[in-house]
Amino acid sequence: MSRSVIVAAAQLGPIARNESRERVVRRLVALLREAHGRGARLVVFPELALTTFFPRWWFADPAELDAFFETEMPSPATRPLFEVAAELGCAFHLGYAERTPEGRRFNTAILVDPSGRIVLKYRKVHLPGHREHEPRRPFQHLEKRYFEPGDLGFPTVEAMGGRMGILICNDRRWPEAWRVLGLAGVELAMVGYNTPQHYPPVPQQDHLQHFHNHLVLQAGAYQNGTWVVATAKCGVEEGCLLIGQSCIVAPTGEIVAMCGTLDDEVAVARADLDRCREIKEHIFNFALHRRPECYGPICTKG
Ligand code: ING
Repeated sequence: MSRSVIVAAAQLGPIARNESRERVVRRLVALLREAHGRGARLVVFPELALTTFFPRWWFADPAELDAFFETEMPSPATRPLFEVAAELGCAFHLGYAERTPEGRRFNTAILVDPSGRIVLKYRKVHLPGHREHEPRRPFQHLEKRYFEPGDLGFPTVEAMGGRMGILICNDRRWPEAWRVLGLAGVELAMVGYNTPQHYPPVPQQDHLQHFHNHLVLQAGAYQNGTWVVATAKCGVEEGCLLIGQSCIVAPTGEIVAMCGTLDDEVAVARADLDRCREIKEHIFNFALHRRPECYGPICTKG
């Protein structure tokens, strides 16, 4: 009997700036129920899935900024999602803005197991964008200002019958992040993202955003022999077009399922975790073929 798990990318359309947590959670619960109804037992929601992508704005007032952060997980607003998931026996990944009791802010994602327990927590390591207000931009990208770099490394956990890992959005563009998960034996990586189509510093690549998104996900999957479930928040969100094309990628690098809209949508596939072996034991057999003694520069400051 193979170690198969039916997985779902539960894509979110736009979340309005003034959309309540309660209303967003109702959308998440509807997506979870649909995914479960289609056989899924692991549902991957996007990065920062509880609010609009607020780093697109400059906030001078920290109190205004804090309104986008969660100080407890679950909270009264998010508990219904945990309860329905546990009732259905469904695991889920959720990205959110975390504010710790000490006041530290992280771009965070968790894996919640079918019993409703948080079994993995990751804080985004690669923060794109800029730190200061740049009013000439059509929109800001202030993740470097609003979040600290993740301080948990790239943890993995045994769950759903396999080794699970998490990356968040920009992390997926960095091969080192994938390889750290690969070295931990990851068999399914969950990746939420909010990716604007327009990248102000390099507008000549705007038409390549979808290609680059799938390029890095497929490479990460293939070069580390892992399944990938990558889920977008997408559509025109507060005037900013975010790309969709949430997808499920096999360890071979093949996209086996993809969303076709820029709205709330579920894409489902069966992930046979044993298929990771054909990559990990042959093409990318790290013990047999990898040459860490030659890779020193990778871990020095560029
Ligand atoms: N968003 C984008 C991402 O890495 C970006 C930022 C867009 C970087 C386009 C480079 C090119 O997908 C987040 N939230 O990281």
